[in-house]
Amino acid sequence: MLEDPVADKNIALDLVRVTEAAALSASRYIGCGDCALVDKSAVDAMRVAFQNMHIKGSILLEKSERVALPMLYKGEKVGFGDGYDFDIALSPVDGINNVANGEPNGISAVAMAPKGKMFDSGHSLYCEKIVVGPKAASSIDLNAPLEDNIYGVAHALDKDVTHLNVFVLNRERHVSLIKRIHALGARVILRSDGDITGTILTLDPRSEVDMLIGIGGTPESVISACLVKGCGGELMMRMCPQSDEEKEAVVRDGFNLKEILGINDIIKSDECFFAATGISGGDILKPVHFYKDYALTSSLSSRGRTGTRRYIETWHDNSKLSKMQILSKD
Ligand code: VTB
Repeated sequence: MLEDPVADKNIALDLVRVTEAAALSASRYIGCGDCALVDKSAVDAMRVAFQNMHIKGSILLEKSERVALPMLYKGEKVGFGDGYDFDIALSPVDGINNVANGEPNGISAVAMAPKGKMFDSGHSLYCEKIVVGPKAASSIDLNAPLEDNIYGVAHALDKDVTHLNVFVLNRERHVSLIKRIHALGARVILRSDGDITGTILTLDPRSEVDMLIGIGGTPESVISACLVKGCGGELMMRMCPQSDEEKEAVVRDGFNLKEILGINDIIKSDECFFAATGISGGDILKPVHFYKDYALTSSLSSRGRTGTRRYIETWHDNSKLSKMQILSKD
């Protein structure tokens, strides 16, 4: 019998059902061109799937606040209502434009930590971030020049800097960052969306990605942090408002814009869980694939305490899913 009862039950395996449901539902709208429709189908499916989890869940962060799409609301209670108290951060569809435009790298992701142990980033929408895996965990510093971070990570990974692959979102605000990375000789893995996918890639030794840098969504950082916490890597973030309105809101929340948060500030317990399922698929998580009688999903489930990551392929019986209204478009 383990000391902490939360550890007795592998909630990570329950949590993956939530992202599977969202992915199955949203995948029917791949390429529909309508972000709201994609998001709504994922949100609705998640809400229902959470009811089967024996937790007292409370939504802490939702990325859709930034993009004004359907969402699970901050403070909304999810779960069956028994079991442990968890704070939840989620991105029903990370890479919503990708899914709506029929492009790869749209996933559904959820993270959980015991109540009070997950950083509440309030009204912060954007932050600067760096993510690395375990070998380079002590080689990064958000206060240090980019050059030091790039050389530091290359050294920690025992790689020539010209072999280092850095994941960056393809944004106007990153033009100079991309030039500087190239000037050092490193390579840029440019993606249109999907910071969470960038973190999954950074932490998976099978992927070419060695680190992630740039300005991206704050909720996505907190969600990603639950994965990093278990893997032993590092994620550093500093709020970086992209409008006066966001800056005022963040200052009103009482945050110090200069403060750097590391993985142990963002997630303060090992009892954290992360799950993600591919929707339109991508570099590691495959798209939802519909066969005549079955749908196939590709997911990642991780647990902070043990650091175990499971890549899970699940075959879903279409007729049963339809009965449960997960695949009905009505
Ligand atoms: C990132 C990325 C998301 O938003 O956080 C990004 O992970 C940041 O916002 O997939 P902008 O798109 O406004 O730059 C997404 O691309 C979409 O939510």
